Amino acid sequence: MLPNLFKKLTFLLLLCTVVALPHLAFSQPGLKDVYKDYFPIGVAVGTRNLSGEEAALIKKQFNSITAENAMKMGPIQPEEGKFYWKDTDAIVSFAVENGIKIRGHNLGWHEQTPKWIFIGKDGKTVSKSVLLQRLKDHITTVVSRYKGKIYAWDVINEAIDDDPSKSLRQSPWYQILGDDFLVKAFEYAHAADPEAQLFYNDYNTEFPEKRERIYTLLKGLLAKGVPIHGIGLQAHWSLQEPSAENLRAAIERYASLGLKIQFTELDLSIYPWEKNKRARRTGESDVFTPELEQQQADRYAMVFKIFREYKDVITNVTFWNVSDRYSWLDEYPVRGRKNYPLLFDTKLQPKKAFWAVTKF
Ligand code: HAH
Repeated sequence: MLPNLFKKLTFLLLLCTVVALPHLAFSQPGLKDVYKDYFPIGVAVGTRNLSGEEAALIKKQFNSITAENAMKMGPIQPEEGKFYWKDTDAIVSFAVENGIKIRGHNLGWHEQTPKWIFIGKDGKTVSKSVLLQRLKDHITTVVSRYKGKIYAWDVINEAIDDDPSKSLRQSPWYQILGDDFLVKAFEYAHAADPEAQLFYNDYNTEFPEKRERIYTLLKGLLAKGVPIHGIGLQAHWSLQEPSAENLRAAIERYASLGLKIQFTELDLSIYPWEKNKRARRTGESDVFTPELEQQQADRYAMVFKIFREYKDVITNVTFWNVSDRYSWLDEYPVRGRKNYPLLFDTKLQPKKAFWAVTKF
């Protein structure tokens, strides 16, 4: 009797294990699998993310990758003609080995630009022709190295001014090159890799006022024959913004130019948007309450529902960082204030927001 019962129990236990395990651990599909008929799902990384449990998470969940910082001009060409490839090569190899697409970010920006680039041999501000040559050398070298591996480039990042009465940002790039900053950057990138899809990338792209300035800029560049194939909407959003209405209007407005749309830097801050850096106020709380987690899940559900509706024009949705263990928003705009903007928590476990975007 006893051995028989023991046998039966052992059998039952075995059966349960065989049935349950795959469901628990293996068959839960990743984001990339849930969205395979929609668009690739990407993530921004540094080399620190490419080993251990974070690497495993990336391989399971994502099929597109962006270097958070490594490919920017400052880190990659800190001195004229001296390129630092170690980190970018590691990220590109990781992606290629794992069948993950790669977005390049970025070739021209007013931040994380090396100091030398604007200074001539005489110590003075460079001439237009010298700066154009430097821009060309940089873009040609970087794009050629990863030709055929990087399928899309953010050629120019954030060139529109924050001041609604202005168009292009009054950066040294613009002061020295004028409109040619954009025109030439896209032309150089296109010449270096004619197959690569070239994007203009910016933030606050859903606010109607900024949206119209971006629309006008891109329309003008397209009319001149500049090789632009898409717009990157960064999507650094919050629990308050954007509204569903503004998000839809933005997608439709940019798509009407015949451009592909990629959401390139998605995160949903638990704090309202602030443009300027500031110190942390005493007593300022950074607790991720159950209410905030629910509100965030609801907003993630809303924006992904809209993304799915527009799958014909949306060709990538990329999260800016892997999990709440580290986000650039822990430092910006308030240094040391913890944020919780992503789909995985500090232990890399799926949050409510993860289920909100995968169950539909
Ligand atoms: C983005 N800027 C950049 O595109 C990305 O390269 C960087 O790693 C993080 C965010 C967003 C931004 C900012 O940095 C400052 C003011 C407004 C928006």
